[in-house]
Amino acid sequence: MIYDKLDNFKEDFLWGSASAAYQVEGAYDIDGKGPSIWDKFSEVPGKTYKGTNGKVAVDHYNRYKEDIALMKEMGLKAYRFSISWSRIYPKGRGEINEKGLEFYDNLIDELIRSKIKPIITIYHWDLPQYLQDLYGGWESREIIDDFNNYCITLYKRYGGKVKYWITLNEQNVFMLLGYKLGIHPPGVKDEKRMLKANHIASLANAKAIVSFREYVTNGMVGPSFAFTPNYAYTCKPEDVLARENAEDMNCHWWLDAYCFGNYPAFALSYYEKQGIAPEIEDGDLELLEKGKPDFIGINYYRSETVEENPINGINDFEEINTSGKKGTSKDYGIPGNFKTIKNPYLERTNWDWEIDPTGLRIGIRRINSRYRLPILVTENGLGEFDKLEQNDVINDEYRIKFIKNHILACKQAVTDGVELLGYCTWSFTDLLSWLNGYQKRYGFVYVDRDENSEKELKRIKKNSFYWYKNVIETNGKDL
Ligand code: BGP
Repeated sequence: MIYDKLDNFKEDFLWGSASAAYQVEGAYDIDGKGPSIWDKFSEVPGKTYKGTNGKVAVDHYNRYKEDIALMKEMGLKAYRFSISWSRIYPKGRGEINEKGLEFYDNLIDELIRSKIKPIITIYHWDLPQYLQDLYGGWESREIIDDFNNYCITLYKRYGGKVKYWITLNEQNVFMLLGYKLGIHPPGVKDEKRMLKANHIASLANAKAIVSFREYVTNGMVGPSFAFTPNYAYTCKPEDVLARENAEDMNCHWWLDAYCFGNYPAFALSYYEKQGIAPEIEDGDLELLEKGKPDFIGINYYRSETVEENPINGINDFEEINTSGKKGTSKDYGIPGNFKTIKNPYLERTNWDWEIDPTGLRIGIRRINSRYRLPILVTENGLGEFDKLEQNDVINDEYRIKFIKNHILACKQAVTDGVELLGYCTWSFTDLLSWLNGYQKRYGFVYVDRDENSEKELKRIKKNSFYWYKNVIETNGKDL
């Protein structure tokens, strides 16, 4: 629909920004924190860009007050951050580390004093290494209770102060990259193991939601999903079918489990025929059914275009561009199902991510139509090389353009009738990108460090900082 006039965002719209513990905190072994799988994985040569790791990151652990003061100056309404499981339970279970809890007490209280609503992500990929060693992490059903206990500890401690909670961040990404492509920890390349671990994670997610209802009154909980809506390359029915296949395998596989308590028929039957479907035990579907979310968090960066893939067609895994050298990523496909292809209508970033604000509107609409739940955009942003110019100026007009067009797409989705709780950019300050080091920057605030040196980690406001401040002040009327 093309409108003459768009609806306004509601008055309590959550204008936010997001981060994750491993990517900002640093202090990786301070105050009793135990090691996470990312602490260990990043030590293996060749795994991350120039061997970057989160030992110091952007030192948010020590500088959170300075960072929150900047958020306050901007007028941010919400800050989404994750809790490091191994700060709370150094071994993932057993003894609690009070110091870890205190850090998040302080962070949350500082946010509340600054009139910023905290949004907690319970799990953003940094599994305690101990649990990985003990029973193989997400591949064991033992994790369901350990995760639930960790969640209950957080609900009891912070549930009275924090309304919005995210259970798992991008289960689809940490499963695909960790267990199929083998480029995230634990570095496994086995689809059957991925589907098993993924099923266990879905059960853990559901159980955490069931407990949430018991411990947090007046709260809202949901997962954050990395949502990449698929387009058919042409209107040739075979391409349209390829789109259906991709949507089922890449999106509904997770979202149906969260929201319907079961798996989409096509993808399930495909995995069964391959002999790799997860084993569904008695009681599993009942648990999924009980643990449905209050909203869907979506992390949106790009859309993907697919076409028919013959039975003997592309069978490559995705080759990801982690250098920022445009054109180095490769298409991927599943034989007989779909393969990706460049969308001729869309520009790409230097990391080959297609820039598609309308895709965000389409995605929000698709999720809303299928699941009828409110939506929170939990991540959206542009990773780019930024240039620090003389007099501490960072002129990131490209980022302003990107975010502006995506906010406009949100506004159109709201006008379409969708209930949108808020919009969080990725990210507030620059931070460590899992596989891309420090050169792929996302923040409104530049952090002066790179792969070679931490320098002084000075915070410098980019032009986009002032622009987003005005967007918030005018509740999105002035883009
Ligand atoms: C999402 C993750 C974030 C963040 C973002 C940007 O998938 O939830 O943690 O990293 O993507 O990705 P990248 O750092 O690879 O550019």
